[in-house]
Amino acid sequence: MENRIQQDRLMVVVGLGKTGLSCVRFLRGQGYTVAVNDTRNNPPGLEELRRDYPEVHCSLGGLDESLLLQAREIIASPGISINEPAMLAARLKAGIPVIGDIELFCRATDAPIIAITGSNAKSTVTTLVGLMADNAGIKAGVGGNLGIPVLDLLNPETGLYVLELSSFQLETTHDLRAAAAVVLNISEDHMDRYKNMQEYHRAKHRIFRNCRFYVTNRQDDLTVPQLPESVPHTSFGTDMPDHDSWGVIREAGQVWLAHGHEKLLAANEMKIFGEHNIANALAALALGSAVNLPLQVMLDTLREFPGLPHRCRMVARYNGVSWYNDSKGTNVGATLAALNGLGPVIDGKVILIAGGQGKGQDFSPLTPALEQFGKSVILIGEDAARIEAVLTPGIERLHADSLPDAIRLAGRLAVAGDAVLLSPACASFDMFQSYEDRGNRFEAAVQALTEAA
Ligand code: UMA
Ligand code: ADP
Repeated sequence: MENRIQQDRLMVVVGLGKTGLSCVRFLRGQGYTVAVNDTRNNPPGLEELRRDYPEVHCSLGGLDESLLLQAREIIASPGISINEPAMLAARLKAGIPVIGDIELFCRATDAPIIAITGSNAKSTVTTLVGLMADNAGIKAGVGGNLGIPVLDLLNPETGLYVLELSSFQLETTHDLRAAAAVVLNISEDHMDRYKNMQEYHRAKHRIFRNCRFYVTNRQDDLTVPQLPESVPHTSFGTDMPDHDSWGVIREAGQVWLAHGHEKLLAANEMKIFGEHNIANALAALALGSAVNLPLQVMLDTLREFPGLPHRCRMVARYNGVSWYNDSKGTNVGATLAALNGLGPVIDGKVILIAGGQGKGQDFSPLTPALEQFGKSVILIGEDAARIEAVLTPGIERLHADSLPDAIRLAGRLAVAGDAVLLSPACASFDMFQSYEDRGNRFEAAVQALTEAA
């Protein structure tokens, strides 16, 4: 090992998933000596690594402290905690810098970056801003936590990067220098990785490091950074905007998206619905205008955007009952948004299918919305009992062993005007491969049910 590694150039990539592989590709392209470490015995990127980079040393089946201690820098994937004992030893005792793919990316480009984080709405807002830029004729690189690792986006012709960043990615990002940065909202998530909300909040706020412009959510104080007033900024919210912020004007029963006193677009001209999506649209406008995207193009994009799959999308309507797939509702904040978004626009009540891996969350914020808009809750998965424990006696609760059983049960309970909503408030990994898998199975089973009837 010692013979093969030029220690002064050794970069140790921890994690061999999508991110790890993109880091190896990038670093080898730059001529660095690279070694890889993963706690898994057979990580997803192994075959590709062995095929394309046979020279890269690979240590599997646990964190390899002796390898980490040889690194000039450690590049940690988001899926591995930087607080694992071996990482702590390298980071704190030996003083080896731990960075992530986002930090490498920032070193490699001077193009403006719009950086987007939050507990919910990241993908929706990132996609929207990316589409706005595209429609304005700007070649935009859109990715990050959304799916394409940032280093795979690097292209000298790209005029703007629009990045969705998770708290895990931000933990290892030290100098983002975003042209515009936002924390869209903060509610409990990933409490299995963080000691408490403060630690999660601190990770999210790293997005503002050396930013040139920032956007805050007026209705969520936790999104406001501690930066000098001199850093240019604006805000969004579904309340009345002041002179140069983004908000909502309600007039004669109409809801308008507005900038200052100027009404821009009626909310019902958009295909996405619910108060939370109005907030998302306003956040996208605020970010787009920070990099001078033309307003009319941004508004046209909002009119056309159909929303992303698995985010509170109607997937079937049968006998007056609507079925909604919100499988990406993997935390309480998202499920609350779905209940509060759907509740007021349907004639009947919501039958909620929820449950899975709860990630240590407090489920009690769900109860007021369920009392107001819910008919029944059908519980599935590992943490079903934890959700049941917070439901007040007035809310009917039922248990199902599988998603198809939950769907059959919901089909029997629903009457015309009701909506059946899959919004689990939980991760999917106890029963499914991913939230997409869960959502696809939901759609297939709903389709089968409606065809059989
Ligand atoms: N893992 C190990 N040992 C290791 C490294 C990872 O067991 O040594 C496990 C982790 O527990 C994790 C899984 O492997 O569950 C994947 O981790 P990874 O770092 O290899 O993941 P990548 O394939 O590189 O994907 C990551 C993001 N995944 C995570 O943050 C867990 C993807 O976000 C992101 O799209 C991708 O980089 C490109 O940027 C996914 C995600 O679930 C969608 N993100 C979380 C979320 O949105 O809530 C934060
Ligand atoms: P993220 O990438 O942050 O997970 P998504 O856009 O994929 O965000 O949406 C995730 C979930 O959050 C979906 O269930 C979606 O309906 C819900 N959601 C979207 N916007 C908001 C919002 N502003 N507040 C709360 N939940 C939201």
